[in-house]
Amino acid sequence: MKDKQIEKLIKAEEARQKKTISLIASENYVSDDVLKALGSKFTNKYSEGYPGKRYYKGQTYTDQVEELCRERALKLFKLSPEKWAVNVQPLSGSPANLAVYVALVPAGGKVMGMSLDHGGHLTHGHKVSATGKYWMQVPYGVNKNTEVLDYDELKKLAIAEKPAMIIAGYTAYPRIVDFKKFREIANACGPIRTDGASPTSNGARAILMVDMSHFAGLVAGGAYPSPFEYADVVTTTVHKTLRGPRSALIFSRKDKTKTSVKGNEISFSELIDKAVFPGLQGGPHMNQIAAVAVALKEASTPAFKKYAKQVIKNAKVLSDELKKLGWKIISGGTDSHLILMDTFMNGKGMSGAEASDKLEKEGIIVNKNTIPNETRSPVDPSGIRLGTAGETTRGAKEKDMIKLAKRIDGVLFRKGGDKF
Ligand code: DSN
Repeated sequence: MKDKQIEKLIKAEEARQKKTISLIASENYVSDDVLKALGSKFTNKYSEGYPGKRYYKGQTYTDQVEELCRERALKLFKLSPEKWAVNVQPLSGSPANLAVYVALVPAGGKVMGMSLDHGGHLTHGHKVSATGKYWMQVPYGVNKNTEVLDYDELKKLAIAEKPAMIIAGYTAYPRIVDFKKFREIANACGPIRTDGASPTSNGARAILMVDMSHFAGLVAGGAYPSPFEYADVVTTTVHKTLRGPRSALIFSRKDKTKTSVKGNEISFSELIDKAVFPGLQGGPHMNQIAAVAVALKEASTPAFKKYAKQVIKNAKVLSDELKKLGWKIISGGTDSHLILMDTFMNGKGMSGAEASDKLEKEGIIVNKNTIPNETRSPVDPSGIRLGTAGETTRGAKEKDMIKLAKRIDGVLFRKGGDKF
């Protein structure tokens, strides 16, 4: 590179990644092919619009790359193009989720989403996010004792509040989500309300959106339940367990979601396309879309299936070992790639901020995280979140997790004082 300052920083970051262990549940390591597509000359091209309907000329290859990306996305999740559409243009997860709100929920409408401290994402209606400023969150959480979802309680809340949309799928919830139950809850709680719309042919129900950003790769690999049978809309980032570039996808049902806007019949998919462009974004990042297409092909291989299963095996071992060493694991374990660990332990341990600082000094990278019914603050919460997607990509197996648990325990315990 001619720019030596940036070259130096790129090399330094490469070295940092090489010498540290990343347990950030939302990170992964992409292939050289994904990097090659990201660094390709598709970055030079403006492609506002959609394939066949662009505003600028010169789209022969951008159209092909976007079509291929859409085909691969539907195929990976076993979706029929007659029934499902996918928008591959969202720049990342938060804009993707915002596009769904803009498309389907009138401003000020109610959206039932999990609270941040229980594992929900900011875009599930938290007050600091645009989704909480322009829509009204009906917050829900996990059961205080079991620290898992209580579907009967959720149903009562939904029937009482009648939200326009319910969001399932989280940022820090380690367990399997029962999407069938969420479908029943959505069906029980009132008519779909989209902008100017009357209830759809589905009859009276709320929209069910699943944000599968965290576990999309596990679904693709057949290691975690798929939400598609039950959801109306599914959003996902591509860069977590799916092991692609920073980007996001919005899947939506074309069938069963026809609704009426100003007298015209329109599907959720068409409303979502309009919300992404021109509603919220300009030209899509075609280099990013090319890289997403590469990652989706990689995720359709038998090797990726094996990977997804290993990610979960590793997380279970790491969680069990940490428990054996005396740490409190939220919900008692994990069914996915992530573990939520209470480091504060009612004041006997240390805050998540302190724990993550200590671990970083020893080359283990994690994020501080709130835990259900948090008594501290998001900037200095009671826990840390650990994920196994990245280290499994690098070849880690169960035996490595046993060693890692001991290392984590050693680093945190070395704080001094009695161990709980
Ligand atoms: N930052 C992502 C995560 O870590 O889960 C969510 O946006």
